[in-house]
Amino acid sequence: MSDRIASVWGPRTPTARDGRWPVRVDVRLDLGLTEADVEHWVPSACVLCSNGCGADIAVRDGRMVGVRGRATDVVNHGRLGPKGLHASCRAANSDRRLTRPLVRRGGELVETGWDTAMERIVERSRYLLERHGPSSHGFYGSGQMMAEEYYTWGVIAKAGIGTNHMDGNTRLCTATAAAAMKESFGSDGQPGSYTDVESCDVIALYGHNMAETQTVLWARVLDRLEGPNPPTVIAVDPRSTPVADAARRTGGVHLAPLPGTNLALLNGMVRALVAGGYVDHGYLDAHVHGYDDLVAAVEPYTPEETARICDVDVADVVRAVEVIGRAERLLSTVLQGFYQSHQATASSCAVNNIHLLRGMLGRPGCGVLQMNGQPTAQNAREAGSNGDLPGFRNWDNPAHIDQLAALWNVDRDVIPHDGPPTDALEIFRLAEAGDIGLLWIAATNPAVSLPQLPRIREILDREELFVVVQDGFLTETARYADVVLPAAMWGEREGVFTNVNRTVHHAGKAVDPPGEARPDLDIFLDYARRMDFRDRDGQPLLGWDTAEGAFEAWKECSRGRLCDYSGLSYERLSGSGGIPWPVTEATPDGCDRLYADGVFATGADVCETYGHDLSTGAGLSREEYLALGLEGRARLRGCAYTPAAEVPDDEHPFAVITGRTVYQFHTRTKTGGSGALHAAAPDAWAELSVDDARRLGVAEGDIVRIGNDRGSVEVPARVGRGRPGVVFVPFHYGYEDAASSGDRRSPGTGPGRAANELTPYDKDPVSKQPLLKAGTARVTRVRTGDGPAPAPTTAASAPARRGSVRPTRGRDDGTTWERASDVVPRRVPTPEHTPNTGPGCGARPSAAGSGG
Ligand SMILES: Nc1nc2c(c(=O)[nH]1)N[C@H]1C(S)=C(S)[C@@H](COP(=O)(O)OP(=O)(O)OC[C@H]3O[C@@H](n4cnc5c(=O)[nH]c(N)nc54)[C@H](O)[C@@H]3O)O[C@H]1N2
Ligand SMILES: Nc1nc2c(c(=O)[nH]1)N[C@H]1C(S)=C(S)[C@@H](COP(=O)(O)OP(=O)(O)OC[C@H]3O[C@@H](n4cnc5c(=O)[nH]c(N)nc54)[C@H](O)[C@@H]3O)O[C@H]1N2
Ligand code: SF4
Ligand SMILES: [Mo]
Repeated sequence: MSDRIASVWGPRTPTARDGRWPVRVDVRLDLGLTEADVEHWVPSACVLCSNGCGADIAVRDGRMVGVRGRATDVVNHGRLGPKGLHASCRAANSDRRLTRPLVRRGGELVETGWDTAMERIVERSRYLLERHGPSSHGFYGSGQMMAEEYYTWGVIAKAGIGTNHMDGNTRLCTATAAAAMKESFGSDGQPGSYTDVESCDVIALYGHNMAETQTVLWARVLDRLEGPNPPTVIAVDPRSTPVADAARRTGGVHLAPLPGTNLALLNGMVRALVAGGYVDHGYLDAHVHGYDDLVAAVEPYTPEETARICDVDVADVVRAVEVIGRAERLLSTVLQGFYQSHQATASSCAVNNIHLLRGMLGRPGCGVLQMNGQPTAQNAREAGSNGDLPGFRNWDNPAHIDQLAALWNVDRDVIPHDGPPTDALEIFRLAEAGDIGLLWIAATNPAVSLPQLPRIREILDREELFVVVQDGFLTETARYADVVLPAAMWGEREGVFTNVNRTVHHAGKAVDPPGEARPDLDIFLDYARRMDFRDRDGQPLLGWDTAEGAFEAWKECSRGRLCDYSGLSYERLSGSGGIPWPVTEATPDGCDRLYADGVFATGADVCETYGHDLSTGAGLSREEYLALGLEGRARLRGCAYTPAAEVPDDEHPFAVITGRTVYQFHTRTKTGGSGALHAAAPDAWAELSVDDARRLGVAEGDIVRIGNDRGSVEVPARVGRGRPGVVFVPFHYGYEDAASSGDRRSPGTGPGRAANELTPYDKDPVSKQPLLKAGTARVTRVRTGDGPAPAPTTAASAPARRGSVRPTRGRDDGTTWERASDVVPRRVPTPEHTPNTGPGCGARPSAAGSGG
């Protein structure tokens, strides 16, 4: 038995360089049960982050009673982290789930039947379509549904309604990952692989607190750090995270730049790599475009100038560059500290620049992981229910629109392609302006997760705006809805999804959804039937009525594109150890990494975008793109650093950054119902550096007010380990606990606790990702608190003074144990990734040709 709240990453299973990561099977069953009590196990994968760990669901008496990591899975080799173990079954078993549709009657949300709820939506849809056309409709989705659902919803919006106003919360999450890969490599699609963890000798994490946000991947890294020939770690984060601790421990470097200065730092690193002679000119000449322009762009960023802008030590910059320059095999990861910060796309491309300059892509240990966050964000981007077209197609390429029109058998003009799909902040702005009259929100909680919440609440509250919310819980957002549709959640329906490194899993149905709740797919199909969407021949637009049927349709749409699923099937996927796309006749077992041959997806007929000016966001025309003469070469992308829109000043002296803790997932509907997770991180806090706390007279646990012109929060202070001038606020805590019976606050009646009361309504010019780690504020002490802040002590939010706060420990809400790791491997072979990285695993015409 083991406490996986206290021991976040579990016991070590050391791995040597180029060794195989051992199996360790993590299990959690409800209190009092053993594996002998389990009636059957349903193969699935965890949906509590982008890692997508293979997991089997324990079922007994029609209930989900536990979860076990799948030993044969290539992603996790049997492991699960605290969220996977403790939260997986919580939503299904919660007594706060929505079980019937709700409609607004006399100002109140009241229960009703499906017919009434759906007809209300259809009536409003028809009315708006007649009077105002397709652009009256906005669809705002998620990175947490299934591939089948995204594809179906995308076809409805794009070919049924014909609106360009469709996006997902993936815009808040991984829009920059996609944008950076498009700008550098021509298309979305992760070049690297998790197996690079085993082979690398340097691992650099940029704005990525992997230890808390992909705990199983971090366990994989920790196992390398504990084995022979450990890699050196570089951490770039203003906070002292466990990743930063590992950097110090391995003789690497922790760079803690001022928030918003990532690009200056990266430009400085690129300049020093060039100056130090660390460039692989052979690789550049053969496979890469734009060297001279990049060298010119980074010229101003001497180590001294870089250190000045970022407020870091010159010696640390120099040392980080030496470590990266001397690496034989470099693995880099990038996440929200870059994606949600100033100059997001340019900074993330700069990490790609380092790999291209060093020729470190497409071979073992040499990968860049432009990370995802949500479990199924990848599918939203691939299947096109966000601001992308299905199959990584380019909205600006008429041939790609024709392919979709042929596939769906509709007139090409039905599919909106006058401009890029509308981004989330713009969709809400159009709703604010009255241009969008129906906003359908599925599997996301924007009343907590979008920036500038006072403004978001006003938009959702508008009389003229008809809001549909499709969720498992009565969230902060659902309280503003005109119609609430109760959705099935994980384990209550089947579907396919894909993790960060392209690995595809089938998630099975273990139990029935509660009450009248329905799978998202069924809701979309029902709407399409009632709206009577037809194709060119008068046949129903959607030719499927099951999840497997939707998957088959999506497979056809992906055929011939980089994200080719055509060689997959439910049968092959179910219970498998995960298969990474592209999966075709040529690569039936998938591909461990892309671009081994150095041919990138930049061909004008293949690419997902013609590219943008990284500083202004202005798009290139096809002619301008063709004039670059890329012909399959990757692009080095230079861009000058400019100071952020808001920088600390006398009135607002603190940079505000926001993010996560290991024990909660987003707005907590999935984790809040777990007693163990809730107890570990029950309420919001703010982290101040020791120096700032002293200056403000703030002691541990004192209530502080953090405010700016947009809003304020009042929360207890953790005197933490971050850098001066920065205050960190977790974004998990809205004004109520939808999934547990905890405390409820009303918006606008007092100071809030949600980080997004403070964040600006601002976005990156290229990816249009909101700058959720930006903005400034003042911090004032309000009063003495009731004890230490409710911040966990096990990771980045640990107090500066170790031992000053009672350590975070598990609470007995079920058993958690690791099955003895030395027993399992004898029975189960260590999973092996497909070694395939040859032809068909990249952007050659055979794999990424005309498509459609
Ligand atoms: N436990 C847990 N795990 C999760 C999730 C969760 O909610 N809880 N959510 C999942 C999702 S959807 C996502 S997107 C990922 C996110 O995973 P991460 O990106 O790792 O998580 P964050 O805490 O949002 O941000 C990471 C770090 O960015 C740093 N940062 C802030 N501003 C800057 C800056 O200007 N520059 C630099 N270099 N760093 C900065 C913060 O200090 C923080 O430590 O996590 C996934 N996993
Ligand atoms: N300040 C700040 N803000 C942030 C971030 C940050 O770091 N700082 N991070 C951003 C990021 S990266 C992300 S990903 C977002 C996340 O923000 P949200 O998407 O708003 O957060 P969740 O709590 O995951 O909301 C998902 C909702 O979907 C419901 N749900 C879960 N599964 C299903 C399903 O299968 N079907 C249906 N219909 N509903 C389901 C859940 O009950 C929940 O209400 O927040 C963003 N906002
Ligand atoms: S690392 Fe992510 S996918 Fe794996 S168990 Fe933890 S939350 Fe689930
Ligand atoms: Mo995310």
